[in-house]
Amino acid sequence: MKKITLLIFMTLCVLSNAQTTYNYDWNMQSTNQQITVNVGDTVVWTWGSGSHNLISTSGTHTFDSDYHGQGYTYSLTFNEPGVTDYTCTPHASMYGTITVNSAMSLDASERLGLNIFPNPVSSGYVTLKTSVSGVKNIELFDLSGKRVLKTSINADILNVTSVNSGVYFIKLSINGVSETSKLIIR
Ligand SMILES: [Cu+2]
Repeated sequence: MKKITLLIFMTLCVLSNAQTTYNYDWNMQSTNQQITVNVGDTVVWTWGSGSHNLISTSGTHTFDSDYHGQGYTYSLTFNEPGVTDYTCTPHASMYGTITVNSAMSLDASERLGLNIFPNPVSSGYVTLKTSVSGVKNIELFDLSGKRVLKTSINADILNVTSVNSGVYFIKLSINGVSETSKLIIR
């Protein structure tokens, strides 16, 4: 789970307000559709000839278009991250998977106004300034997703003398709001 979370951090530098609409056909040739979107995005399927439904079969999201004919458009906006399989009930060749990624950001200026310095840090002590006050709950992950440090601090100075040199993701949470950024330790 942590690995998945980290992958999301690493692969998605997506702004949460960048909403996109994706258009797909839904016909007898719609075999193994693989659709990947971000939270807030919309997918529109347009029916080809014949009578088809588009119905979720397993996973996070539940939807059912009911049966329609050529030219019908079915629009879904995905507001929850997750993975869902879907099919057309009478046509086994019509199926796909929609993956909805959470829109997260590596932008250090966002949710908590996190400012890390020095970064890279070589002294073993890094300062974490935030625009939000409160106890700072800190987790440090290496690039394989392994957590190498978990601590809480009341002030701004984090002791990383126990952590090996390398590139890390630091996740800082204050009162349940978190922000993740990159931290390089030398
Ligand atoms: Cu069908």
